[in-house]
Amino acid sequence: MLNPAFQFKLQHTCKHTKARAGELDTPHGKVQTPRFMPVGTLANVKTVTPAQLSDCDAQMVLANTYHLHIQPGEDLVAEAGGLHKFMHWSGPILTDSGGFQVFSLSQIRSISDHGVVFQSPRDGKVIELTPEKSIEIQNQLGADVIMAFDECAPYPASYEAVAAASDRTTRWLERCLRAHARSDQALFGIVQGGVFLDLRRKSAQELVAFDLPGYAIGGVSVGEPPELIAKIVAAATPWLPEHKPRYLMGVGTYREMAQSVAAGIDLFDCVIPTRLARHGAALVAGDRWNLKNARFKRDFAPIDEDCPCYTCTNFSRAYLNHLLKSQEILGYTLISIHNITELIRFTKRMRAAILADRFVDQFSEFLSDGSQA
Ligand code: PRF
Ligand code: ZN
Repeated sequence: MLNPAFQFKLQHTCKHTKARAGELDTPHGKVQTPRFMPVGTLANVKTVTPAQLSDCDAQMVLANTYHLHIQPGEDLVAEAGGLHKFMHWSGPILTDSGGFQVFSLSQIRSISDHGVVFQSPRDGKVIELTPEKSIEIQNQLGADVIMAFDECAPYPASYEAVAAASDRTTRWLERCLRAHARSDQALFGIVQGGVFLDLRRKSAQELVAFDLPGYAIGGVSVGEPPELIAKIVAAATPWLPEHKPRYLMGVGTYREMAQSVAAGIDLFDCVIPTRLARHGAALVAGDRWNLKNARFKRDFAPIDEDCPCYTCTNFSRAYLNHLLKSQEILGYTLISIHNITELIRFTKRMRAAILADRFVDQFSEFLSDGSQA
């Protein structure tokens, strides 16, 4: 079933933590891990062109089943020749299944073992997503990695509610696999179980029995205290196979990424870099600067002198301050380019440190509790 073009090679493992450097081969190219993946929900990373994304050294990008089903629809994307061609991104793409987005963005009408019925926020139309439908849509979109349709319980939720959602996620995985009709797409399972480690263990063990090409940890960063993220990830990763890629969904802060890499996570995604940019905030050395602030009005230095991105090599904080004050779209583009580059560089630095046996030395400030990161 699995295409030989899809492979994960472990290149080096840290001697002091579970951090690893690897390489994921997909039909559209390689992803060197650990790696941050920018989010392109509606078949575009907001305000950034594919050429600019390549310049940021993005390798794999995300898109969303939920949003693309609502607009423009998977039939149209298929008619265009698939997602890669439609959005002019020739590198690897991952689509999320819609499981999480239905629960976080929609007015839910009903949820049962069959699937989820919800109202489209676009026009109020009633839509049903089932495991079969999610996979059928993702088969039509044509990403390299597709995700199982899951139920992510909210936080906080009772033990019983989280157990029910994660058991349903396992039952849905079986249906996803039966519906999956393209051998050139790798289907990843999603571990649920909330903050309950015994449920995490059960979920992971049930998923691993399906011998999937990769596994994600879902249901974290949904409102729980940040210190719980590291605890859940550290508990759940040892239950996943060592030689398969591991993806932590929706996490993209420095500290959480470093601690998760130390626990053996390979891939991350998050809307943070582009969302912050649209609020005028730049990521700088673990901090967030609001470039609209008057203190930048006559500041002719780049955002970060050490950053190799297009924005930092050509534009000043003063210029960005001016663009933001005038609400010019270029301001959001330039800050997005910097923020995406910054998070990708952070994961590339972790990868280089792992390969050089320097991970713990170089990232200790993020790995210890109570740091400034
Ligand atoms: N499931 C899916 N996508 C997700 C999540 C999840 O639990 C999360 C939670 N952090 C982000 N994106 N399918
Ligand atoms: Zn920069």
